[in-house]
Amino acid sequence: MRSGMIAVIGRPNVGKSSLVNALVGKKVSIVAPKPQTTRHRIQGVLHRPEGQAVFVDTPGLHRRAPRALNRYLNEAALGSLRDVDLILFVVEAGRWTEEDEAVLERLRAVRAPVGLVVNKVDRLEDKTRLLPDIERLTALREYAFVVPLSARTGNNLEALVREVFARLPEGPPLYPPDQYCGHGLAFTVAEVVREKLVRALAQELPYALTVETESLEREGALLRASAVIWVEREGQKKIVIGEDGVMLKRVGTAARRELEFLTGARVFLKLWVRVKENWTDDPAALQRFGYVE
Ligand SMILES: Nc1nc2c(ncn2[C@@H]2O[C@H](COP(=O)(O)OP(=O)(O)OP(=O)(O)O)[C@@H](O)[C@H]2O)c(=O)[nH]1
Ligand SMILES: [Mg+2]
Repeated sequence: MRSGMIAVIGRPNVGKSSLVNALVGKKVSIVAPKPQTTRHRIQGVLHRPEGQAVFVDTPGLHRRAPRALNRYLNEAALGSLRDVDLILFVVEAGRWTEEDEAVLERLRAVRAPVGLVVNKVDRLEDKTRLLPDIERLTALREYAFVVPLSARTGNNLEALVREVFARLPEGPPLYPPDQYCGHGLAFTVAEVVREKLVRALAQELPYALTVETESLEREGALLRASAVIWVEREGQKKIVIGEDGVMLKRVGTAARRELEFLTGARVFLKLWVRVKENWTDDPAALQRFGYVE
């Protein structure tokens, strides 16, 4: 048996969470078309006859970090680089930015081997651009391997799985055979609600909110959950609730449906919106909401 931990790192929005979900074959980490969707280190487990690969999804490393929350996100990502067996550096096909450059810089000092994953190849209109692109990328640093793939279509994902298992050490499984993520249901409820909010709300607001699961009861095939959506100002609360509560209702319905799909239970979900002024820059509030290293 082989087993080990693999950190998945890269700038925001390159598809790290999509990749981890595709590898695990289940949704363990939320995905949205906006940067800074992932806010914690999230473990997803791939079980195979040859062993167990534990992928650690991380917040996208970003350069502007004006608030304590941003700094926490970067620290959570960088903390994943210690004590892993392998690092996957995820970039987007045909799109190399200063933020990728900054991630590359952070990878100079790491001990673990680094594999390069060139994601979103499905978006390349001109596939002949891929090879020269990869040549440019590998000129910047040596990689244990390079795998172009698409987390969305699953194209070439197996090539990555082979490269990963080839580099994991021999060892006993880290998780029981039926467990595929490192977190519990309360975390899932909060994250699913946050995903729906990020998707429903305009650009800036998602960064000002966090979701806290308040209660969770399972009665047979029924799951009762309530969660609080915390925002920074009264005005934001109004937007999250929407006119006549329409926005909150839409978010609640989408979250409930997904939770029903994920748990197989019938779900009753109650959502509240509360204000905690300036929480994204308040260390005590961050700690309370689970943003602690
Ligand atoms: N076309 C295409 N889109 C992808 C692919 N992988 C991810 N995406 C999209 O890219 C966007 C960002 O995906 P995420 O998985 O949330 O990206 P991330 O790197 O985890 O982002 P952060 O958590 O914010 O750092 C979403 O809209 C995904 O659907 C892919 O292989 N092809
Ligand atoms: Mg993510």
